[in-house]
Amino acid sequence: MAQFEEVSQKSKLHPKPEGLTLQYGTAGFRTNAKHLDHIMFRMGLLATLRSKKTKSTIGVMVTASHNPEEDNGVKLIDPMGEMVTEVWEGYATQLANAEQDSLLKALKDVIEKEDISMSEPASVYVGKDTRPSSASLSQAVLDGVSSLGGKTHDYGLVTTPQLHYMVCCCNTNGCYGSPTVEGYYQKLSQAFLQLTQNAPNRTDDQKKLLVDGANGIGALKMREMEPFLRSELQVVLSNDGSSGKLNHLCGADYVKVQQKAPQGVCMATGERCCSFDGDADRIVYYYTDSKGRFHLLDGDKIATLISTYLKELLTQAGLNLQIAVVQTAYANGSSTRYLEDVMKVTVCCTKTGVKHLHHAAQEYDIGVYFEANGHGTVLFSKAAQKQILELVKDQNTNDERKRAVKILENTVNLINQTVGDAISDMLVIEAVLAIRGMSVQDWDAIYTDLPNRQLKVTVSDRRVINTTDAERKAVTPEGLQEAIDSLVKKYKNARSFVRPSGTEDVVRVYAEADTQESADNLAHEVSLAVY
Ligand code: 16G
Ligand code: ZN
Repeated sequence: MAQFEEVSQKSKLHPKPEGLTLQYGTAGFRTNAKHLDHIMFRMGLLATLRSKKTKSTIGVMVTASHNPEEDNGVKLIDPMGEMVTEVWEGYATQLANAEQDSLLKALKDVIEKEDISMSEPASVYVGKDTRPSSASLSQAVLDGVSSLGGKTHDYGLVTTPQLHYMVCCCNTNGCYGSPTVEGYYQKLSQAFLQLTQNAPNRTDDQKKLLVDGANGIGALKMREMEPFLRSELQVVLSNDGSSGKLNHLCGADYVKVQQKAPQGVCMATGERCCSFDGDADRIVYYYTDSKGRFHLLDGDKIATLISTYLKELLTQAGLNLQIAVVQTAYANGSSTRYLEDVMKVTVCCTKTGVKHLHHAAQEYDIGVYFEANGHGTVLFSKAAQKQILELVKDQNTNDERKRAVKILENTVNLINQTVGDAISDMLVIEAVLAIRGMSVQDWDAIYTDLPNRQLKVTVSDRRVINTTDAERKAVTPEGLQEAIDSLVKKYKNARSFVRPSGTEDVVRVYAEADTQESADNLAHEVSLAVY
């Protein structure tokens, strides 16, 4: 068929190494960059089909987030800026693994199954992170799209959440904002500047924030955005990519996993710091106290801060909207207890992976979701946004309600609802701290984390472990859960679970207890039970 002639020709320039199989996992495709050229071309093809099917613009982001610099990866973005559906993840895997001579057949299979009309136009937005391999790999995506006659817009270097934002802006005809990097800076900075007007008289020290850019795209974009913030936030940027290696001894993942400050950040006692990850969709905060102890404020602390703030505003505004916090099994038990018992907020737990949290958060008027690793955002239902907007316009509200609802409106505008966004989350946190007059220490003191430990165990086949109850209980192999239960009983305030990793060939073990020693021992004992 003439229609596929170009695909056939161009695919030869992006040949698949025979026998190589890869899977579209929770974070898309991700592996050493040298194995990915054919994957990128094929994801260009798939995005074009997805665009024809949905009659919308689709995004393709070339990044491997917090992985080492040698790796790369690719993720597809659906019309509203969400992750692509599970069925299409399956197509992605099929297309990726078709040997060279059966690529067209695999492509036609998708077209048939989805009943795609090939005469529909297609539009694909492409973005990439700062890895050395990203330039040629994103070119392979563009080749894939154009070989099927799709239109492309190459955004070049952008953060993952910026590309999600562009896709959403485009498909909502500008209602979400203007689909340019400048439009993104303008939308967020205007909301941020309005919010900080509620916190006059802040000192320069209060406005100062140390940012670890992980030597990645987030650093670059933070520099671009700084002038828009008109010194209301005074960013001291480290690991800006000028000399260090991406994610090496720095970045949100390093800080969260190692529970220590990144290299390259010169932090004084008590100073507020944060780290982005390699594609700037995750953020964690931290500081060191006068005894030199490191304090991490992870996704759980962020969710608590933001949900407490939103709940207070809803009360002040007199709005009856249901707010819920979505967590995973990794959420620290103290955070769950605080939210449920003290804040009286609904908490729900889902499986690990952003799409599960995002999906669950959509069930509420306001769904705050964060993974402990710092990936998260807030979703406002259409009805909730409408109520907020109507109240903003209502002439009959008193001053306190008016102020609260105006703050809510600006908060909605500051949040990137399409996906977790380090820059947007950072600005929300900074605004909340400013408005509530809180220091990072005050924030940290809201509750005390239970000591915890995570371990990895390598087993011959991690798939023998199956879990239920949002990964908190093992159903197979037989006897494992009973063994964990009896180990947990030995410790105070203890909890532990195991789950097969979705991104590495390991089983992950999590344990928490009243002391670090107990958490360490419990994690160790549970990991022995896994063998
Ligand atoms: C992926 C997920 C992340 C999750 C992590 C768990 C997305 C975009 N990313 O990176 O949310 O925390 O996997 O990895 O969904 P694991 O299964 O190896 O523990
Ligand atoms: Zn990331």
